[in-house]
Amino acid sequence: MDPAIIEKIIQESGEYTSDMGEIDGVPMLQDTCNEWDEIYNFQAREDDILVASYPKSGTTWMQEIMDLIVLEGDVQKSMRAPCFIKVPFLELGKTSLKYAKVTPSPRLLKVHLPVQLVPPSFWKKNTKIIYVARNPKDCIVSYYYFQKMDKTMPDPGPFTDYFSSFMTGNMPWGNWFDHVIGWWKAKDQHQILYVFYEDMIEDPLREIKKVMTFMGKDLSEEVLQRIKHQTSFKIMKENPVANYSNLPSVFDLSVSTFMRKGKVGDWKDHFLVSQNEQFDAEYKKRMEGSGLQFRMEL
Ligand code: PPS
Repeated sequence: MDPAIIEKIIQESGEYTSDMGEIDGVPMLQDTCNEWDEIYNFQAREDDILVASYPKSGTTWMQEIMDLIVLEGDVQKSMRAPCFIKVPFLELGKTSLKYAKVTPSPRLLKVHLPVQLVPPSFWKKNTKIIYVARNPKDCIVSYYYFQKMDKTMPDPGPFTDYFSSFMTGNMPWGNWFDHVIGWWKAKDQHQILYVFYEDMIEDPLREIKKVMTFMGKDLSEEVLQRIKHQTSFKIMKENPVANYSNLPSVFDLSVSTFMRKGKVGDWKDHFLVSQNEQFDAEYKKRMEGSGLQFRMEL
């Protein structure tokens, strides 16, 4: 892995502004909007595997699992570069996009895009996609702390205001309900494995096996156990490749760590009773008839 590219992506990430823009009615970071033509025209390959998610749903966890599956559990090789280099994030910026283009196959790639904004070449090439979804209450809390510590994102303000923005979808990458339902519907037409964060917490080995089968691999029980261990919260929190400690220009880890709590139900320490009631009513309305269900606690 070329250290100059790693350095360039790190440096460029620190140059982002926290301005917001919009793409087809979806709020996005202005830096993403500026590169949009190039992002949308990204050329996928048949043997790419894309991880997609609404922010703060367990993407990095899945990235590490996918990388270790490709590497057949070789932990040493998995330490070759930070997660945002091993799995280029298409909306991250010019260098990341450029780097994604020249990454040799088989590539692992990441987006947070709602399904309707995915570059069409992914559908044309019938690329395999793993979508990770997390219950919205924990998503809000995780996103709130993330926006507080990410210097390139708008300041989230007080949690009460942030809660209201989440409900209306006035957030980078848009409305959570539209995102999870859009991808849920798309899974019936495309090669999409829909994975829930709560299932990963409940039984990581079971979910890692699902991902392995979807990726067309067959690994031994011993290798799978190693992958489970290496991608546990405790190990990833200390792992510089996964914990984003190498991006000080972007993340102020003194405000909050990237690997913050890693659990289901943290929202209970943040939601007021009235917010919870408001949320449950909106959830019921929005999710009705979708066939999609989230577990807010285990
Ligand atoms: S991002 O910035 O959108 O890509 O963030 P993302 O990786 O999707 O989500 C970050 C949250 O996932 C938690 N996480 C994990 N939980 C359990 N086990 C493992 N191994 C793990 N890895 C990441 C991370 O802690 C963030 O959740 P919170 O609730 O903030 O702790």
